[in-house]
Amino acid sequence: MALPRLPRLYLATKNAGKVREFGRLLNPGFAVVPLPPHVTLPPETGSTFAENALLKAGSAFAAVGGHVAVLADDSGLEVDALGGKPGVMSARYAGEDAGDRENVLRLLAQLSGRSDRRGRFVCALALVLPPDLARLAGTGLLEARGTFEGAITLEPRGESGFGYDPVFQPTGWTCTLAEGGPGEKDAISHRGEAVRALTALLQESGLVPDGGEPLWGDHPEVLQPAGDLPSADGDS
Ligand code: ITT
Repeated sequence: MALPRLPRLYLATKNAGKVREFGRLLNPGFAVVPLPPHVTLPPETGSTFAENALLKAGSAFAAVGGHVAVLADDSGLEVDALGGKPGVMSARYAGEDAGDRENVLRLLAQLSGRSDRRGRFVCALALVLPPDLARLAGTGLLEARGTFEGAITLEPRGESGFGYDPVFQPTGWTCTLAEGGPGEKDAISHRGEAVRALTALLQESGLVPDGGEPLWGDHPEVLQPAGDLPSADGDS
């Protein structure tokens, strides 16, 4: 029997740190195809990560013509002592145009003097499917979620990763995510867990062969090695 094809998958994000992680997490089975530069993402007006992921995926799906699958990630940090903040505001915690450094500094200031520094990263994924794939899968939308428990350090440590990685120490670790290697993060991160859950859904829906790679059809032009992707430096 011929296997169904998932010929192309756009990643609806402007965050180069996420692009790099998806490049690793979806490799080698999937090609990460960044959005065309003219496509903008909508304001994140949802009150949950899942709502915002769907907003981004749906908007980008329409913008690229509605014929290719689009994956969006909405993610952030929930800190217990701050009642779950910054949450869906993680990218804008220190203001609309804030960068990673400003957001991290605001987080540290808000936690100043607090001994309970526990928190978690959350990642919500929304994959919108074009009509032909939606028919095969029996749904036009696949959603997945992952979480990653840890604590906020007293000061930033390490250079790798992006966002809040320099102040996030995973449970059981003695270093921050920015001090650890990317492979170590991917194996247990919120994004890694969500991607593995989404892959399982794709397998259940028949769009990815069990235990194998999706078939990419006749679109070798979309295959991009992760090394060609932009750097995350300075991105939020
Ligand atoms: P897009 O909407 O274009 O995808 P964004 O940066 O605005 O990019 P979000 O709205 O999902 O993305 O905000 C997520 C923020 O949470 C992000 O800016 C980081 O600061 C933080 N974040 C999420 N995942 C993270 C991770 O794995 N490591 C460090 N920080 C992370």
